[in-house]
Amino acid sequence: NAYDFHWDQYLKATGSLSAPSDYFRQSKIPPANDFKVGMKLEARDPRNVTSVCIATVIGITGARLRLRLDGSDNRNDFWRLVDSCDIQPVGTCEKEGDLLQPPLGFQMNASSWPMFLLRTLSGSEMAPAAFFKKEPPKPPLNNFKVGMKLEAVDKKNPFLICPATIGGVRGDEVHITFDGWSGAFDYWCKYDSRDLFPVGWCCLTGDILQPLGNGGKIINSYMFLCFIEIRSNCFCGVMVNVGNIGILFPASIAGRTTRNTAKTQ
Ligand code: MLY
Repeated sequence: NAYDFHWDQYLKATGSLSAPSDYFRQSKIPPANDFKVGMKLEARDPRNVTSVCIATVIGITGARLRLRLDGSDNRNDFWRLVDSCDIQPVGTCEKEGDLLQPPLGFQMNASSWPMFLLRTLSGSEMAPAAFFKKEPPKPPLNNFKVGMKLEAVDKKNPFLICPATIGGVRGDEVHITFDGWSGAFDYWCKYDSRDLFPVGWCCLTGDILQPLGNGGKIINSYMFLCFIEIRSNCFCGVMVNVGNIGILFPASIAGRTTRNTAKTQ
């Protein structure tokens, strides 16, 4: 399909650079994901980071796990890399002399927690310690530059990893913008966030890289169909890149009449 997204074509068509992989807090070779749906582990409660809870693997996506805290509801699932320091084998807490906590919003009476825990763990499959990988170290400096391309988690839809661009750099923070989407999904985060990945990450891990937002589609390696919103009118055209210079042709000339607006929801 001519509209499939390919980084190499897209980088060429937009005349942009990808951020080098050593700028990221990710291992060069993505960690293997050996987990299976249903396995139990210990996870830091994302809504209450001082407590460690029991979680179940609900899904597998690339090098990430979709997790649900036992005793919690199904509306607060979260995603973690298999080399995240937020997850550990069942028994780690006890070994360190800590107690497993009920998740925030535990659905039962707090007094029933010890019994609940016992029932949850008995007969369940624990993820083996070897499945948990060591978190890579922080790169020493924030080297990101405005305009560099990457793959980033959409924090409003954290199951999605999308083509993104560095929109700003401020100290140890970077501004993440999503290609083809209006600013509604942008966010600032630390340069060493585990939600940022080098170009090609999804391809290596088998995670699904989202297509560009409505704003852009590749036609071929040199042409980049783009939609620009001028005030409330939507202008549709074809961007042809010659070196670093982009020339925008109106859709009528380009032979396309599609009207489009950037999605925001
Ligand atoms: N609910 C939205 C999802 C938007 C995702 C935007 N990300 C990829 C930046 C929709 O269905 O359009």
